[in-house]
Amino acid sequence: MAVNDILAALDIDLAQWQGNALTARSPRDGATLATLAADTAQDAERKIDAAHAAFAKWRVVPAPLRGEFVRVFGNVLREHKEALGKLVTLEAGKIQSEGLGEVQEMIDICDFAVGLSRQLYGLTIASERPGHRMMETWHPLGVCGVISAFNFPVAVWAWNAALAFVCGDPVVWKPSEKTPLTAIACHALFSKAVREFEKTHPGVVPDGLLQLLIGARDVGAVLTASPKVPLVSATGSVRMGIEVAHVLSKRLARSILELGGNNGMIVAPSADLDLVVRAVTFAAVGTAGQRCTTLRRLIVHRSVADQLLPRLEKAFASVKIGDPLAADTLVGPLIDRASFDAMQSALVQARAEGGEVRGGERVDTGHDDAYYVRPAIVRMPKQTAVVERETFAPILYVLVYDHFDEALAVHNAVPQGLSSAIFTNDMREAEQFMSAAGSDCGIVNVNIGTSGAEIGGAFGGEKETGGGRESGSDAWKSYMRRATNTINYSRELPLAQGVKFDV
Ligand code: UN1
Repeated sequence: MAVNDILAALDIDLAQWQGNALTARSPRDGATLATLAADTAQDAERKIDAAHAAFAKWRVVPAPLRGEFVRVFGNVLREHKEALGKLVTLEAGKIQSEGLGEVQEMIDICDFAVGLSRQLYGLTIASERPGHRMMETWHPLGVCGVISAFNFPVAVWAWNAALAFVCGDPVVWKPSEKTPLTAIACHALFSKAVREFEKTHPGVVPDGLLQLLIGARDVGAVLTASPKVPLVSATGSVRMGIEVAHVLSKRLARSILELGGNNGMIVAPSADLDLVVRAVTFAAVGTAGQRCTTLRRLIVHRSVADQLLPRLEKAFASVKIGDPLAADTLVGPLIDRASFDAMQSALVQARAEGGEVRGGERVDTGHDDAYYVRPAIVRMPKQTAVVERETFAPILYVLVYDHFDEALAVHNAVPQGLSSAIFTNDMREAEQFMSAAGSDCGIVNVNIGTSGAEIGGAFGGEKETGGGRESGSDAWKSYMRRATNTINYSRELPLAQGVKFDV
């Protein structure tokens, strides 16, 4: 299926987006998919203004009706799952089942948001004063800025957008400049949902509820600096997150930051090694190591290392690498040359730090400007500098441990804190790993890998990962403002804390 067929299946007219500022390319073969115009700073301001104007109308639409609109959007996604999934494969290089999986994640979060639209509950609180009642009300917050990364070009936007919409917030979206086409496709599907909804609910969805900013960092900077944007949810590198956090903190705006991960797994002596081999292979090499939840550090007990490592090395050496559109491929390309170079320099450093590298070489597919690699497995003598850093590529560092406390200490001794896992059948170890004195990450798994979280849980992590939470559980609260209401239904005016103030 060529890109034009996919765009036709998605009903997208690219004309309004075309230009010569930005090239959408496919990491599959390096081919140009489209050349696009970029927004200027003025365009960005205008779009933020339009979203801000939409807020005044959207915030007073009853939340369940906002949910009804998100239901329609979810259904439009269902109808176009195949084509959008293929476009993700073309533009981000993910294998087909992962491209489709991403769209499924969008559909799932829409369903979650529809239910949530009737559950934006506040508490009722006992007042210390007679004839008084206290309660909490959750109100829409305002325009929500979303900055997303190339590796989950559609799902992570949807986590934010579906919640923002039911919470009463318009969205201004700045996607990665590496994946503008998938963002344009989402925008087109959103517009289609608006047209559908109009048929039964005319005039409910205001113009400008979703705005798309196409361009590089400069347009993202307009978004983070705008006083009309009270919340920015940003996914990407730690460097980007720190820049965004600085700008937001200067104007005391809210952030949801979802930055680097350097995710570890402990394999204890009692682990089921068959499960470990499957879990490690998917978590470390799936998506060509380009998930923020990718497994990067394996901390194996000495007693099982000699059994496990040859099996893993065999699995890494045999996974099918190649065209992400081919049905049997498991590992597609890296996103671009810079990513390949970063991987190679990490491997050079790993060797210099005493690592024994297997794999990691470029796999030739006949395309000069496409970067396919054999996933690398690297036995390290200890957790050196290169292991402490996140390299966004399929490199799994392996460390051996003797005592559980030592494994835990090594696990937590990195600056990032997104996802983590333990494979054990020892209940004490499993519980300790999940306890206050265990893994310091936002996601802590037992007997499953680090990646592939479901949308129902809150997603995010600690330390350099940024501390934000998106998606399920009560992550919606970040997209709303809380009002604490105290209501006096008595004929007196008692003061709290017993204060007397008689006039
Ligand atoms: C990311 O890589 O930015 O848990 C998000 C996972 C996916 C989301 C990853 N559901 O791997």
